[in-house]
Amino acid sequence: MAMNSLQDVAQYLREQDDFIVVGHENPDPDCLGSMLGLYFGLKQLGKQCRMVSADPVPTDLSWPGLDVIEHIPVGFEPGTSCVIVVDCEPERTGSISEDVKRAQRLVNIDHHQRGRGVGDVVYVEPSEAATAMIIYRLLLELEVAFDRNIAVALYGGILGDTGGFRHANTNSEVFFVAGELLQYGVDPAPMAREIFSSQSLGFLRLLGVALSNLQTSQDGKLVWVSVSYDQFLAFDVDPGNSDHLVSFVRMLDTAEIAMVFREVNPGEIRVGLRAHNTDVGSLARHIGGGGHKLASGATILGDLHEVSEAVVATAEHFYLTGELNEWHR
Ligand SMILES: [Mn+2]
Repeated sequence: MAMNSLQDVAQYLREQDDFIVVGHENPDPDCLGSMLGLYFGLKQLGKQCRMVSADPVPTDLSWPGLDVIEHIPVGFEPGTSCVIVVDCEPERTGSISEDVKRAQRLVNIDHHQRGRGVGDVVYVEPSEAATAMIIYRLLLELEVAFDRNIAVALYGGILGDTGGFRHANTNSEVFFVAGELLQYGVDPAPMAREIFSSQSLGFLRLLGVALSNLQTSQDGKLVWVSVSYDQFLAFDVDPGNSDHLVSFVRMLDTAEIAMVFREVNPGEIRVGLRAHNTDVGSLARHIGGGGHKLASGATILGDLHEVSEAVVATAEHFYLTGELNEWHR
C-alpha cells in the first residue's frame, strides 16, 4: 500500500467531522500523548472527537485530557466515525482490534518499522523518534494554534519514546520540537519525574530482587532477568505496568542486548528487548513480536524458565553470527 503524505492526511481530516482516536494496547506516554495532542487539535478545529483505549489508562500521569479517554475493552462500536489509529497498526489496538479494523473510515499514523500501516489514509514514518513528532507536524499542517494542553501531551510523548532524550532516536529535530513545545507552558522537571521517577515502593523492592538475580552471558554482552507472576503478586506490582524494568537492566556497562522476561499472567511471558546497536526488532519479529530496531518485544506462551532459555539462546546466536536460528513455539 502506498503511503500518503502528511498533506494528504491533513486534507482527509479536514473533510471529516467526527473522529475516534485509538492507541495501542498497554498505552505508553507516546501513545497517550499522540492521542491527546490529536484530540485537542481536532476539537480546536470544531470537530467531534472521542478517544478510546482497550487497556486502562495509566494513573501515574497528570496530563490534561487523560480522563476523557474511554476504556472500552470489549464491544467497541466505531459506527460511522473516522477511526484514527496512532502509534501502532490497527492489529495492535488490543482486544478491540477486530472492531477497529471494521471502521468505515480508517486513518493510521505511526512510526514503528513493522507498521506498513493499514487504512484509507496511512502515514508511517519510522525515522521519527515518536508518533508525537508526527502529530506535531500534522497539527502545524492543520494550522492548529498550539496551547498548553497540546504541548504537554506532545512533549510527554517525545520525552517517553526518547527515554528522556537519551536513546539513539534523539536528534536535532527532537530537541527543536521539544524546545518549541516548552514555549506553551510545559514544565519539564515534573513531566520527567512522572514518566521516569515515580515508582511505587513495591516496584522498587521487586526491582531490587530482580536485579540481584541478574544474569549475563560470559562476555557480559547479553544481560537478562526473569520475574515470575508470583513475584509480581508478592510485591503487589501490576505486571502489565512494569515494561520499564528493562531500562534498569540495560544500565549494565558491558551490555549490548538487555532482556526482561515478565510472566504477566500465569504462563504468559512478555519479552522486552533493548539494544545499543543490534537489530532486536528483527529478533522480536523472529519470535513472533515486533517493535523498533533497538527497542522491541514479544509475548510468548509457556514456562518462564523455558521461554527465557530459548530466547536467550536465540539472541546470543543472533548477536554472535547475525543469523536467526530456527524458532519453534
Ligand atoms: Mn511511539
